[in-house]
Amino acid sequence: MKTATPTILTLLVSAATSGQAAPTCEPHPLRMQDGAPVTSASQWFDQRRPEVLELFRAEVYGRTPADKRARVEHITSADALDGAATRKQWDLRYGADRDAAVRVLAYLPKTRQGPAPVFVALNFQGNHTVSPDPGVRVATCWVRNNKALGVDANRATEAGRGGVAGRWPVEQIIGRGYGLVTACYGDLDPDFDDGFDNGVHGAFDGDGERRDESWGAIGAWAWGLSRILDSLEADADFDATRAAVLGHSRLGKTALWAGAQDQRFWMIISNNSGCGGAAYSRRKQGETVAVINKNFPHWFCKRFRSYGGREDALPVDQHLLLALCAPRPVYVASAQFDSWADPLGEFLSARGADAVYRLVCGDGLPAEEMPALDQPAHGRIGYHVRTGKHDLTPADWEHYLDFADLHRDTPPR
Ligand code: GTR
Repeated sequence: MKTATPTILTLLVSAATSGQAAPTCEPHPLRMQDGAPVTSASQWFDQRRPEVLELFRAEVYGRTPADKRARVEHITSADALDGAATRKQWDLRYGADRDAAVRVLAYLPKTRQGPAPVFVALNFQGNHTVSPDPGVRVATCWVRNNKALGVDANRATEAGRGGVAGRWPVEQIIGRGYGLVTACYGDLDPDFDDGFDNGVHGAFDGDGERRDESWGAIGAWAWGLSRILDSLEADADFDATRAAVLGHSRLGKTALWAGAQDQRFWMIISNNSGCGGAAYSRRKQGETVAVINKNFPHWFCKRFRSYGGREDALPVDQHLLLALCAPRPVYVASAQFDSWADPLGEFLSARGADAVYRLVCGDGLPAEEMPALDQPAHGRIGYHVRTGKHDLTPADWEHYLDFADLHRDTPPR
């Protein structure tokens, strides 16, 4: 286990964690809403956990419709990356529309003993941007306009191939014995406020009125991660009991919500996820609940908007989202200059989940104070703050791979 060295940020953290005016992690993770204390693992799993999960559904992310599945089609498999990897691609069709599908890309280490453990992560710009590999299909879904990647009118082109490969160090991942499974989030729900007509919402929500608890885009993206996991369970090349869900930024929020709801995920990794992800909302630093709902009204459920400026009234906060992952390994990563995502607030949530982890598995976050830059703290909860800006880098991946190795033999779920 790695422990962290105290830093200059220590003062800041102590102020935030001990001073009277500074927030402690409320609501108390081990107290039921009616005030009753939670004193055993079984009480956490049978009573408090369901209560917290329900509150996140009703107040923050909205409710995911039950029993909606996707069908696997068009599986292809080939050697790639100079023979170092097997590349698999398949479609996950959902709803009635023939065009509605998630196009999945996977790289597996070519030499492997048995099914490969994997990282499952959505990407922003299309699978073809993840690697220069010419065999990857160019995305056909909505993607954000981006000159450098040759995207105009939200349509991807060949020009984007490998354009975001810096975020996806495939050789590094397969070199450590893991696979990478990815799909573009636009295949699930285009990321703009369209009145919930397109993507998974268009396929499943019908014409009914949107209620306060209807799911938003984060819910739809998280649903897709679970459907990808279904398809891994059906393919013997993958060890679906060792599937780590990972996401950056808004997709880091998504990875946490996917891991909280779907306990099949082995490990949950949030990279620079900020407000509505790992950051503790009651701190009101960087992006706040009011600001995120104004700028991205389609991400959360309608009721979450009512907490803008009234964070103290929230019956949950983001440390409880991390606690929903227990006892599975959960990782929160921040970046030095990512003040919009509030690195200290992300650390405080990881600390705030510690009590639940200690109760249910006797292990938690081995850092009382915010670790020094690039000095990860790895227990059943992991945390690091990386030098640099808001991004997903090979340095982040190196820590995730170490964390995955550390927990390789931690019993799944
Ligand atoms: C920002 C947003 C953040 C974060 C980020 C991203 O504009 O305010 O919550 O999600 O985008 O996803 O890149």
